[in-house]
Amino acid sequence: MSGRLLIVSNRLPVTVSASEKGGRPQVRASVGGLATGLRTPHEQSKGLWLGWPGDMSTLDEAGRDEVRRQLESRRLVSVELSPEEVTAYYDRIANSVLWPVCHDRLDQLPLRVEGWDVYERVNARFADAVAAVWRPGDRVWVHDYHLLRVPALIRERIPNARIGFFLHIPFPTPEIFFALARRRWLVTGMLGADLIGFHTRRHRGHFAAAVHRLLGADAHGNEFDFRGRRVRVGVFPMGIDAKDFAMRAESEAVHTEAVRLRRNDTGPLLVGIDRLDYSKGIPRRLLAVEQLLVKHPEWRERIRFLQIAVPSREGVRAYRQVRDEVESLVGRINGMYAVPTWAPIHYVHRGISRSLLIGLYRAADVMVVTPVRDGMNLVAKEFVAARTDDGGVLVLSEFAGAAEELSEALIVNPYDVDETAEAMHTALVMPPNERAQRMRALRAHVTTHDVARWANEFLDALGA
Ligand code: ADQ
Repeated sequence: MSGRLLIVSNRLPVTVSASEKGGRPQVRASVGGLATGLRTPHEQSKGLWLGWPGDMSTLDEAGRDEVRRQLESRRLVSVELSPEEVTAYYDRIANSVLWPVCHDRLDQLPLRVEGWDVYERVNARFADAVAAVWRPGDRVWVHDYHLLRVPALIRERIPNARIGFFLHIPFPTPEIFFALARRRWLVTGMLGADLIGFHTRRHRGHFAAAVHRLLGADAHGNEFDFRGRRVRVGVFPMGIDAKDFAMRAESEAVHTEAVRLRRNDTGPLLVGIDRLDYSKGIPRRLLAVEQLLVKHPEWRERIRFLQIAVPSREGVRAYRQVRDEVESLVGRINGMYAVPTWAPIHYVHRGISRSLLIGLYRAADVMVVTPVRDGMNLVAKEFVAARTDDGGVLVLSEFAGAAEELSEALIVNPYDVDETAEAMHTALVMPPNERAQRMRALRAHVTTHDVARWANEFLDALGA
């Protein structure tokens, strides 16, 4: 396809680290889903990627210049933000207001919301950065809730630009979204795009209803007429690099990890892997493990539930609270059921290496993915892609976007602790042939609907 692709996301797909003893700072590629998925279109179109490189305040001017040079050689454009801007735009608005509202958690809203002016200013900075590099024929693809105003702000600067926007998190029901004082302004920001993408039909439906009620605009099919322009809304469920996960899953390093994880262990292993976020449903998942031990005491001293919780957004109070809650539940449940030679819950609050991550996917008898709300959830898909041995059972929340696609998983309501516990039991006793049959069907879907397909479908629709 002709024209460059200009990708705009809060973070650039790299990690910048200051080197010790005043040497050159390091710029390394990140391994996240977005970084992987957009790498190919970014390279093929010879386009640019615009975003925040992370905190550079520990670098001196020479170090910062060095980083800019390294970014430039990867065709990355940095939008630098001051620590005050990051606090207001990222911590306060994006992560303490937009994130909870989009995950149905009005109870997590601060009593008084401040920082919209900084959010607008930072979004305008991203739009300015796009306007500075844009050339006729370029396509712009803006990502996620940090940048809801950017499509309209680019449109003000470049009226005929072709702009796509993708929301990676849920768009909540209008009743919840309307709690935001700036609801009309936010939706108008998104409508600056020509194409707006969501993971699921449900999120798209909520958005269409919100637009109708706020602006009186009606969707004709999947299009709005808005201020003399046509805005399309579409469903594009994001996938993963399934081939890469499958390949790594069969590597020697992962095999060693998986064997090590199972050593000294005769009983079944259940695994949960999440960022430590209140949307991921970890406390109720722990209660479900407890309920499993109560209702099915035959599993006592046999099963092991391993929860990896990656530290996340620790500057936000709600995240410190959920951490305390999880740690106290782990302590209480282990205190109650452990014996000197066995404990039901293994809790790790730390990031882990990729080979251990995939080793865990391979070693798990049951993968428990039970968010109370999640845009998509890539962990569920990564687990499936890694199970080229047709083993393992996926227990999946109906409130993860992934549930719209992964119907052969055991689908549960994560608010129903008893049902989740029963699903864990069903997974543990599932006959091997049923397990393999379900896993093959899941893997066929995840493999064919991978992240490259997601990016291509969105970009084809944007180009159409
Ligand atoms: P997240 O909320 O971060 O993403 P998710 O989709 O599960 O959630 O992606 C997490 C990623 O982090 C996965 O690729 C996983 O491998 C990695 N990861 C998790 N735990 C890890 C650990 N301990 N060590 C190393 N890596 C770990 C947001 C939305 C989701 C949506 C994605 C993509 O909240 O709903 O699916 O964006 O659109």
